[in-house]
Amino acid sequence: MNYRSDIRNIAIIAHVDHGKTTLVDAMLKQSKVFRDNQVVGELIMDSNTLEREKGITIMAKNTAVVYKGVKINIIDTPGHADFSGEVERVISMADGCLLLVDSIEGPMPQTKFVLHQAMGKGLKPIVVINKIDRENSRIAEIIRLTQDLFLELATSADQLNFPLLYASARDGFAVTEQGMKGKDIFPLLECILEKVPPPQIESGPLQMLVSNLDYDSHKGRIAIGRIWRGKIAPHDSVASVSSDESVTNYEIGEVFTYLGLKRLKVAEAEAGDIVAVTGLEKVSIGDTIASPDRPEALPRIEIGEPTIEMTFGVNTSPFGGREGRFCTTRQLRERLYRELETNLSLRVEDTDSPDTFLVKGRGELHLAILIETMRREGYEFEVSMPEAITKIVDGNLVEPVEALTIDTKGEYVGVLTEMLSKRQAQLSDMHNNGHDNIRLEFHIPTKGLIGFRSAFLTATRGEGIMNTIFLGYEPWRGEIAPTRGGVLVASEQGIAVTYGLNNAQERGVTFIEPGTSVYEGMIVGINSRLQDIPVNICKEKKKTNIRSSTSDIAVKLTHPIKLSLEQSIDFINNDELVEVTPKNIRLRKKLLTHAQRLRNIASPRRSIKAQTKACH
Ligand SMILES: Nc1nc2c(ncn2[C@@H]2O[C@H](COP(=O)(O)OP(=O)(O)OP(=O)(O)O)[C@@H](O)[C@H]2O)c(=O)[nH]1
Ligand SMILES: [Mg+2]
Repeated sequence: MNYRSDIRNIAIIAHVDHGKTTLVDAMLKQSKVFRDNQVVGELIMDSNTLEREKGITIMAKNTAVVYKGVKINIIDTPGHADFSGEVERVISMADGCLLLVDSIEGPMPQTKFVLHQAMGKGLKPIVVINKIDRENSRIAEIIRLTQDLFLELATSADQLNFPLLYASARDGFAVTEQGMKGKDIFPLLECILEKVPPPQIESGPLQMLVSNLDYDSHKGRIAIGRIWRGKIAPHDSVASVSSDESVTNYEIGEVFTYLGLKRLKVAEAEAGDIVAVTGLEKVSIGDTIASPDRPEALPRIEIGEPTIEMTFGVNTSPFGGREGRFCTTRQLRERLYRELETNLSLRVEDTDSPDTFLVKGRGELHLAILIETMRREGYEFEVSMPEAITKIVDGNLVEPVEALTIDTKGEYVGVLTEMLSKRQAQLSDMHNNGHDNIRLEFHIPTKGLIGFRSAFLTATRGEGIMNTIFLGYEPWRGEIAPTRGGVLVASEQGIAVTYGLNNAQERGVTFIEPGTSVYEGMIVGINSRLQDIPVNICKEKKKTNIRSSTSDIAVKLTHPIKLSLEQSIDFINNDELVEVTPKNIRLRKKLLTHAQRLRNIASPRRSIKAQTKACH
């Protein structure tokens, strides 16, 4: 077995927000991959619009820096549990990983998940305690907790002996000893060169595992992955081995390697490197690109199962087809199936209704990002309430269960515990981190988490952080009683007016402004009772000839609560839908008229599929 001493391949892994992308910024900037006068900004790798807006990484991405003549291929990964599939997809490209741990938060559930992934692939970990610039950092304690985590997950004794560095990614430095004054990120790059094993290369004909796909309007499909054996060059004849072991022959177009944000065209690339190649029209993630003489497949990428599902359907509201560019079943179906090419933890199934598809993902945010992306591309459609995916195992009904971690102030503990017990959560741990910061840990069925995020933010007045992670399947614990009140439903089509909305506000809190077009069955607010209340918000004040001294005083409306897409998905019940168009997000009852709803009082036990049928 040979080594390539001129390359290191590392993945950067951590819990959400622990500073991965910021650390990549520091490595890129200080290794001078940019021109001196180039304006590059921050969170450079979060290049996708939604990533920039939300300040989180959604997709794993490749970059590279050169340090002391060695190219370090870097894979930045997302830390949010809903995008765990991205970590699973790319982790096998690396030989080592930087495990970042926030100096205050310490190891979190997702820290454990990603470290488990990395250990499973035999990656050499380097621990970086990040954000050491923060006041109240608890470095000694965090190191102890990280050691405990390694003790729990290590499969061999040498994994316990991990290199440890201290960093402030934001301030662009890393040091090897606590308390040392840092000036740059080079101690970290030094440690990578020293501790991460250089890629081992097997001799023999080409084998490359496709871990990502990209698309260029001129070059077509671009396959990205690591070469495990042999070489690849433009115009090479290659064979691609797909999941059903069928083999397709191609001629390679161009070959690129990474440097900074650029892809460099090269005349040849060899085993150990991460490359992007063109010319393979139908290749999929997980396929092996091999020599036609020996088309041997590498092990395929394993991706965890989705835990929640919701329907995506053609927009059946009275406003359907008005605002989107792509509104038909064919367009919706084609778009959803296309998403499967790169979004590996997503599943799409046809349903009994030709206009509706069942889409399964790893969490509400995973599906919400897809919905938002499609809406911005011009798609118009409707989605149902997310539901946990149950299964039958050995004849028993089982459901997904998650670990929920909450960090909040002491004053909210009572109300949160009460809310969560109604959602079948069980408190598994609670400790005070000092300064009145309480950490609560619960075991909760996924179904109990649906609709919880908004309630949590309201209950803690935004002073809380919640994180969840999938634990496994457990026996079904029974239905949860409804946790939300009834809604205010528009009783006729028209334009909402101040007078009508003012009347509605006597019944509850409204979601829309005067001037909004509404239709019968559209949800326009929430009330405190359990039942839905029809309201005529288009009703103008009766004109009279007599001027009264008080009646003409302008009515002052309370500001409506505007629900974002994620809040809307979190809000709806199973007899409701979210209508999504490039211009608007509307909530509606599945059955639009009051009479229909009275006839068909939806039972929470009915599956999404049964209800979809009832709606059509
Ligand atoms: N004080 C301080 N803040 C930091 C440091 N590193 C990152 N941050 C801040 O932490 C926040 C999250 O940073 P990111 O780099 O986006 O974190 P991430 O791990 O890439 O997050 P995801 O990719 O979404 O999981 C940003 O507001 C950063 O400015 C640090 O060393 N010190
Ligand atoms: Mg990031």
